[in-house]
Amino acid sequence: MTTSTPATPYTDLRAWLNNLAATGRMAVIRDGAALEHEVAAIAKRLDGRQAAYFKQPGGHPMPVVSGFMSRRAWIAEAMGVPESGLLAAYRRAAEAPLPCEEVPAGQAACQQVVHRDPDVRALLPVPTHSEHDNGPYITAGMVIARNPVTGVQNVSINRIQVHAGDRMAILLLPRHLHAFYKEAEKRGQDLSVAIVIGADPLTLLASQAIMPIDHDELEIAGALQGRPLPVARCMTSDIHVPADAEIVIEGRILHDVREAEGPFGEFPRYYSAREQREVIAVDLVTHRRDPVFHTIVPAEMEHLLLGSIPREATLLAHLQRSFPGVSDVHLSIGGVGRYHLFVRLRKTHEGQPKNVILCAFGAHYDIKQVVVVDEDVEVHDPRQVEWAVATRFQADRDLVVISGAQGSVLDPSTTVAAGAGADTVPAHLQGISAKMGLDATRPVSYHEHVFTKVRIPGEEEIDLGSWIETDAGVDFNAVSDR
Ligand SMILES: Cc1cc2nc3c(=O)[nH]c(=O)nc-3n(C[C@H](O)[C@H](O)[C@H](O)COP(=O)(O)O)c2cc1C
Ligand SMILES: [Mn+2]
Repeated sequence: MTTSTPATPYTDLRAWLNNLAATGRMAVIRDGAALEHEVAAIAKRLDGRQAAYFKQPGGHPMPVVSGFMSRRAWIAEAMGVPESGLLAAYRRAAEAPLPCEEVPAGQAACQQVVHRDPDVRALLPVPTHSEHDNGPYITAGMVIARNPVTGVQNVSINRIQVHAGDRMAILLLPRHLHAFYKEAEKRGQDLSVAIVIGADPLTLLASQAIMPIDHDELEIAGALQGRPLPVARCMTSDIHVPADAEIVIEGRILHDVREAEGPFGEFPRYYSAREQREVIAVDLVTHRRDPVFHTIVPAEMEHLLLGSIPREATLLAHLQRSFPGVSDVHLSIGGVGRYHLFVRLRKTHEGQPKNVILCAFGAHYDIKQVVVVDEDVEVHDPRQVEWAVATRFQADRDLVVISGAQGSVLDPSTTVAAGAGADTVPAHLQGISAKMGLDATRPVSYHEHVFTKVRIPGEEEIDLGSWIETDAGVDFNAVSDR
């Protein structure tokens, strides 16, 4: 496993996959793994250790790759920065987007092969992931659309159920793509979309940026890559897609049409219910010669990190605007990379952590629990955070509870989801959630030694190699006989 950090970001999926393969981080899976459950099961078992490459999954001629973004250190390496600089580098890119550069017609790799009138189910090796999933799902599809009002593009990843050769259903949570679709539907129009599968690592990461509407996330991809992202114009719409993507599905989200979608195993490790959802009609598929299909195993590290790192960068910037003493944040993996936020603060005033807690709840509705710790606690280590709660927190004094706020509709403990079936509850009543904040900081001033963390002088500096005798054996019988 490599620990060196390249100075330049990876701009290309295949170069990144080659890098993983060359450093023992890519497991090549022998033929025979079925698309139904087996591909996901193998990729899940390798999660966070090795990416998985299936040459002919289910006998399909198109290979599948999964898990190439499944460690924080790998993502930093793809960005060309040290892990400690990950959030700052992401934030710099999000604040300085680079306009894309259109490649001349006919030159985009993603359009080397064109399928008119395609059968998606036959053409693409789409896996079925979890036990109760309603069939095959595209889980790593970046959906690109234009705002019907302003024409500005948007990028998000949305789960897509493939239930016929030319028909798919999509989950649109209430963000930008949903807003575009509602506007198109109001006008009696379909919304053109492009679904990009097999994007490079940094474009995938850019798709998860938390930006105001009318900021094209492809421009953040360019900033992350350090060059304008080369894009190609779609063949059936004016949408621009990353020119080097492996596969592009062109289609339309149909106005006034809903079809059953789900159940589907989601990131909180529970299923979302079968409901009537928006429908995509497929018009055309283009791909590279010999394309690679990317699948993300739901709720595993690739899924959690892709969402959590851009969120952390945004949350850190948001908190630092009001609290310069905030030095780091982490969305814990146990909190599914979305719900539990740890904040490191150099506290200057009593009460300040409670202000930080309130500020964090305002930053994203998914956040359900905030723990604020002091500077001597590493927020990326859940054991240290628990230690701070165990030794610096008193529930009657340091706990903030807010009831009846907006939370995540995918959290099954929210009041509505736990009661009636989700499909019988109107969307605006779903996901009502309590918020909990824990101030696990010590007092600003305290009597000497009361809150001083125990350390042994010199422990960090000891060079164990120089102290341990490598060749010396010990006979403990001989020792005890003496
Ligand atoms: C693997 C993965 C799957 C996702 N699936 C969905 C989904 O099905 N529906 C959805 O609305 N958001 C989904 N998201 C979250 C959105 O892609 C993400 O919030 C995005 O930043 C939204 O973009 P927007 O702010 O431009 O609307 C998913 C994210 C990831 C990483
Ligand atoms: Mn957006």
